Amino acid sequence: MADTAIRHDWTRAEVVALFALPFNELLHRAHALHRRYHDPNAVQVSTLLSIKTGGCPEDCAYCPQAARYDTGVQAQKLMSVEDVLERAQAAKDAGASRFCMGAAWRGPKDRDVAKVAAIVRAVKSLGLETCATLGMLSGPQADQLKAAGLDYYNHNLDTAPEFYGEVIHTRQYQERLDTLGHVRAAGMKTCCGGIVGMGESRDQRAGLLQALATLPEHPQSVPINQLVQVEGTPLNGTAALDPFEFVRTIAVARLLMPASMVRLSAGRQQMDDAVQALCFFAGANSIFHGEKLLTTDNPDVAHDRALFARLDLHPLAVEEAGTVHADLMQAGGCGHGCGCGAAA
Ligand code: SAM
Ligand code: DTB
Ligand code: SF4
Repeated sequence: MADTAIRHDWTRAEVVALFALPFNELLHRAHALHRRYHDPNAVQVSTLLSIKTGGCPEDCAYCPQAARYDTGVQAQKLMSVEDVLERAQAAKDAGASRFCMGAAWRGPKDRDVAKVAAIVRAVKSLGLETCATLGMLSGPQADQLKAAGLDYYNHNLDTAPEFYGEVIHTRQYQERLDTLGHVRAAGMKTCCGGIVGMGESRDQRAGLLQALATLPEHPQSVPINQLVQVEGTPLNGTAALDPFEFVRTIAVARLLMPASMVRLSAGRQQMDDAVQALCFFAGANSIFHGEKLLTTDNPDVAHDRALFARLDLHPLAVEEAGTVHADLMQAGGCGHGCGCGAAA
């Protein structure tokens, strides 16, 4: 029987031991725990929009938006409220419940925060849940975004503390922890995860998950990204991670943070459907839906719709918004009494 308690005191050795379990044993334990906290057939769906693209001063070795790498990403300034609203309305019309906005900043200037706050207010007025990822925030900036109606803030730890310095040199791990502290203190929910497949060891993958699971609060959303390799970035050409190791990472995240939404995040376009199915079994219960992530490709809408139907998955309705992702719905009822209309 899996231990069902929510813990914040995981040791690195315990996390490494979970990774080392026989694959079937690990998946069995993760799935059993997943079912205690979540509907195993429901997947939360978010829509992502890059509201300010490229030209970033940071040096994150994975990122196509860093100005210093020649990746072909065209820098674009912050979108207007009207343009974002149009995209948010289209997402809502397609049935979206959460709208996530990303900006390629080290951190916003105060005048940027005022502009994003206006965007958040407008998106929120459509009845959508809001999420933003803008880089580092001060306490007052977090308060301002919360006051504008921002529900979630995405800020990733990205990797284990001891591998971090090989990937990013322009900001410290502690600064990430500080931003997360400001977000929590402002009363927003945190979306915080990382990237695997950057050449880190299994021990370092365990270190990332341990760092996430020992935060003062488990992040409500935990995005697990598989590195999307982009030409021109220093990490392009990194040896690909064994897909089963990716599945293990999802399973261990589920075991460490049982109540959180674990998001099978970037990298789905490069992943077999069968591997995605294993991830959903192992405890992933959230995805980004739509043809683009921020600058790279995501599976197309028809492909995801077919995948949901083949796996009998249905999009999770958000209680407050009461909407589900229409793109992913099938005619008829799913039989779960959730009113989602997905295939039975
Ligand atoms: N600039 C802000 C920041 O870094 O916090 C917000 C946007 S940034 C693009 C958000 C997250 O996207 C990063 O923390 C990283 O985890 C993820 N990301 C960026 N490029 C990626 C890639 N090539 N593959 C996988 N994940 C990536
Ligand atoms: C997260 O953890 N993954 C998303 C979201 N948070 C903002 C971003 C993935 C970006 C992948 C590379 C790109 O499309 O530029
Ligand atoms: Fe800039 Fe964020 Fe990309 Fe780092 S991950 S280079 S901070 S946009």
